[in-house]
Amino acid sequence: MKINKTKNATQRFIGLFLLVMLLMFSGLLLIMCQTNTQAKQVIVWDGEQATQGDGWVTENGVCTVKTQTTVAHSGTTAVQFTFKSMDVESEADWIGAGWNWVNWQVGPYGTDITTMKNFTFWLKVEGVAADMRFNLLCNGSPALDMPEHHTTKVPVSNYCPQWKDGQWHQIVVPLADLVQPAGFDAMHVAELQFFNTGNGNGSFYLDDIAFNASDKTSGHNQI
Ligand SMILES: [Ca+2]
Repeated sequence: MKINKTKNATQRFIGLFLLVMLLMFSGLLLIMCQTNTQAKQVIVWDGEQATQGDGWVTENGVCTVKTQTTVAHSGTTAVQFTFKSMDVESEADWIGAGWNWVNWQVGPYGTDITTMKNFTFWLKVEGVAADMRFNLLCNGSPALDMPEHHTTKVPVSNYCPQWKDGQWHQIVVPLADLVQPAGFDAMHVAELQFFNTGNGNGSFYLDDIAFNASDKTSGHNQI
C-alpha cells in the first residue's frame, strides 16, 4: 500500500512538472512570436503613436496638406492632401505633396529600412483624381531633396486597382519596386512624396505609414 502511495505521488509530481514545463514553453513561444511580429514592422506616422511630421505642397494648383481628425483609418487622425487643378484642360497640371516624418531635420535622421521588405500605408480617396504616384525620399546633408535622395515613383493603381472607390485600402509595395539610386541613404528614410498626376479636385487621406519585413510582397488590404 505504501509503495502504491509513493508511486502515485511520484506520478502526480511528474505530471505537475510536465504541465508546468508545457505552460512555460507555451508562454515562451508566445513571447517569441510577439517579439518577431513587432520586429517585422516600423510605423513612421499614424497620428496617434507616431505623430512627428510635416508636409509640403506644390504651388501649381490649389492644394494643402495637413493632419485632420474627421477622416482616419487608425484612431482619429490622418493626413489629408487636398488638391484642385487650376487648368482642367491640361493633363500636365499635376500637383503633389510630401509628408516628412522627421520634421525636416537635416542629417542622419530617418528610418533604417535596410532590413525591411515593404512600404505600406492606408489610403482613402475623395473627389476626382487622375493617378497617384509616389516615391520615398531619404535624408541628406547639407541639402535635402537632391536627385539621389529619391527612389523611383510607382503608381498606386499597380498595387490596388480599386484605389479610387472611396474606401480605405492598405497599399503594400515591395521596396524592390521603389528603386534606390546610387547615393541613396537607406538607413535614413524620412519622407513620402505623392502626386496626383493630372486633373483633379479632391483629397487623398493617408494613415499608418509603415515599413515591414513581411514576406507578403505586393497588393492591398481593405477594411
Ligand atoms: Ca491615425
